[in-house]
Amino acid sequence: MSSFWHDAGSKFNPISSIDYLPRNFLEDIQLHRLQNMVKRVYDNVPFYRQRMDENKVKPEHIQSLKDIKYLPFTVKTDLRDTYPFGLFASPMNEVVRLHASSGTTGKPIVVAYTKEDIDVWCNVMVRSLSACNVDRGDIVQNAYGYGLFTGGLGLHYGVETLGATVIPISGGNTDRQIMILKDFNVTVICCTPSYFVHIIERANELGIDLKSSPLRVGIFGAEPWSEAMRQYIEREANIKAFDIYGLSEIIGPGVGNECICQNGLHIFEDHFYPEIIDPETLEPLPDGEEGELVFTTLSKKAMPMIRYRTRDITSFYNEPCPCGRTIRKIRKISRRSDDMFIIRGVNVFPSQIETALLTVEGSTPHYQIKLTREHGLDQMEIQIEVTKEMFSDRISEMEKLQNKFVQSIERIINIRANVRLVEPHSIPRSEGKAKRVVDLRKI
Ligand code: DLL
Repeated sequence: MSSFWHDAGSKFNPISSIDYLPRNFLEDIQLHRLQNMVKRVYDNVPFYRQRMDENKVKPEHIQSLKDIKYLPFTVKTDLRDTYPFGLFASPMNEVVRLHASSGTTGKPIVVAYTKEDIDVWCNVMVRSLSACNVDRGDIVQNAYGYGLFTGGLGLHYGVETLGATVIPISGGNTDRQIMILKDFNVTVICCTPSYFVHIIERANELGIDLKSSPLRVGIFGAEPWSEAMRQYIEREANIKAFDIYGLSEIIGPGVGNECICQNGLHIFEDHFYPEIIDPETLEPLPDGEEGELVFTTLSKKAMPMIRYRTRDITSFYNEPCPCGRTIRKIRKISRRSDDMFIIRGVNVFPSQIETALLTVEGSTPHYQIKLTREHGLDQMEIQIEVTKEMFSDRISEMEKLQNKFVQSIERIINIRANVRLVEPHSIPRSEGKAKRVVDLRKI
């Protein structure tokens, strides 16, 4: 670990100093921000005012951080029900950016940022990058997708604010990624962990030795990945691999990040107040117990979130971190409490697939999604039962139908899936919850 510090020649980044505050200072900041934010949403967002009125809680009832438990929860379907702009707390002429992420059906969920929100995002991204020892002088290849997904632009402006060099290559075109990585002497790569495994495999095929390149850090997130995967990546590419966590509803990447101890993710608690609750009883859990992560944004202006249920399952660390940061740590996210899965960094709900396939004439609501990983790349096969009338002997008819499904699915989730049409009654029926997703990927 010490040679890693020295090799990088890292300096202490002043923006990160807030990560080391005594807890009582931090908690004063949190309470002050929480009170302002609750008043702001109560005054500006009819949805929150109504929910708070139903719960009989007024902004002035929030006298301590513990009082957060009186506030109502927010869930993904609330964003769908207020689509597209119903949760905004700022007028449109203060909103400078919109992003979007998967909703549970055909429509995405929309998130908004004011100029100040973008500054907060840059601030937490600088702290994330500094936590994994990235600094000015680093050349950062940003292979997260640019566009409505928060990964690309989130990392991009963080790297620029830090003063390191960003290469905005976005995702895909692996051979070009490898060429740039080598030719530009890239020292840091940002992408999903599964995509980096694919880059490693392709580089091997091309006879390019990543181990001897200047690449020294990888910042991987947007999907769950295991310790075993970290070890594989670190060994095969001779880099340090760090976990970055975030979600669009809260800000995007940079809600939390590992430090060089690589043992849990620090949450940037001065902006995002974390709780861990029992997903059944919705009661806060004692520290250290595993449950669902919930966030309240403390400084977001355009689209604050109150007690947003992430569906991500984790637990808090109780022990102080040897790195000296006083902000709390969570364990790596291992799974979700709902049926959302992440493929090639894109969030997908089975209900979206269902919406897509039921718009095609001749489909039945019997389908199964099979996920596999080949050469580090996620593959999705969707088996769809079609009606007896549609299950035709004519190959050309079947191909036409298959294409309709592929296109309909692509329109909704932006991913081209392999579709296999199967005979009526060939997908196993279940007596309880239908098993829609068979995930054979080894994460
Ligand atoms: O995935 C933001 C992001 C971009 C994070 C780039 C990190 C790097 P969404 O598309 O809204 O936002 O997806 C959020 O992805 O609730 C988790 O289920 C999952 N997720 C994100 N980061 C991690 C991670 C971005 N490090 C959803 N480990 C979250 C496990 C992750 N799951």
